Amino acid sequence: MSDKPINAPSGADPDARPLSELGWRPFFQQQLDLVEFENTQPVRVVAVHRNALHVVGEHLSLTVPPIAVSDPEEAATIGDWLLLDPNIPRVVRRLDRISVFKRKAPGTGRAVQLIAANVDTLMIVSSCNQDFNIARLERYLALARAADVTPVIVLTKADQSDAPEDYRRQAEALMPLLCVETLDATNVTEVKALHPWCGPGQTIAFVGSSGVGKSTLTNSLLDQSDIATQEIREDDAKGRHTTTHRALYPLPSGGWVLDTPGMRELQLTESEDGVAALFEDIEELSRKCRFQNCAHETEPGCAVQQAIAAGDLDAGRLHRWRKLLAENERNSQSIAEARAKDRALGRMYREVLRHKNRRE
Ligand SMILES: Nc1nc2c(ncn2[C@@H]2O[C@H](COP(=O)(O)OP(=O)(O)OP(=O)(O)O)[C@@H](O)[C@H]2O)c(=O)[nH]1
Ligand SMILES: [Mg+2]
Ligand SMILES: [Zn+2]
Repeated sequence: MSDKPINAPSGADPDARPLSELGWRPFFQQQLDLVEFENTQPVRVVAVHRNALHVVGEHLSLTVPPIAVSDPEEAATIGDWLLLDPNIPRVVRRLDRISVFKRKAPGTGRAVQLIAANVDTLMIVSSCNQDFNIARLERYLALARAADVTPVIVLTKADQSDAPEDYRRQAEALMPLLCVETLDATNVTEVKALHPWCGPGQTIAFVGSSGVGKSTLTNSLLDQSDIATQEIREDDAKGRHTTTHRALYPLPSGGWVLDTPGMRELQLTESEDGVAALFEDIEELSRKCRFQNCAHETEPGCAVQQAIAAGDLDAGRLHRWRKLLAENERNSQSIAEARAKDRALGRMYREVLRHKNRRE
């Protein structure tokens, strides 16, 4: 046990890595024009601090000021690729992302919070104990589908459970072809089961509640114990999270692993496609309902209710689908409103400035 804060990755030297091992792809390369090609260097964000970004490139690892943006969704987040003018050094611009995870910022605010960009595999971590919760797993799966990222479910603490296989079966039933690994996160050999997703240039991210073993998994993949994990939750420390910052670590296998703090609240936003993809069976059934706007309650000719009556669809699943859809719509709407308001405010400021400049 250690309560040491997380720092930049120790172990392997990130500076020595070729671009391809940093996750550089043709998708990013194609975004550079000739001038940028000759005068800038691509770097990847491995940690985001309050007023600085830690970036790593082919022969460099340094801290730079963040890019100034008015829309928080445009800000650089962990995993982003940036073009750096190495002479100043200054970030010239952020490159378009292959994927990005976001959620509604916790609390009553209406902002979006970026979680990570350019992740290849989302490792959804839960434990073979009372943390295991179907609705929560579905929420993460919808998030992964919405971001077009491959989800894998990692069920930890298999060593402390009498029936890890039961948990595995329940998780596997959530989506066709879903990969589920049950393991002891403290066991380096067992954690090798995750290696297929950790090859050179591949980025995986661990997400899940506090205490499920995300940092333990990260340490096992790194074959070290540098990242703080916490054994006992004292009564007064209830809800305190061991990991407080997101950080990207280079793996000996050539990939990257993102350890994240446990999320108390994961509210979906703008993830309608993800929810639809995850609940494809229900979406498919609803197309067979007699009425196009069927609410699947007491309407005659409702294919969804018929499937429930026939035992082909679990009523709980229908309930969870409704809940996620409603939540996503509510959040997407309030965020759209907030954005419109921001735009209107922006227009007003520009107008005032123009007016002022004209008078000067
Ligand atoms: N026996 C056993 N213990 C585990 C396993 N996974 C995690 N633990 C223990 O559970 C505790 C919490 O693990 P962490 O890795 O700190 O959890 P975390 O998900 O990073 O938590 P936050 O950083 O708070 O989000 C630690 O004491 C780990 O040693 C496992 O598979 N088996
Ligand atoms: Mg942690
Ligand atoms: Zn219906």
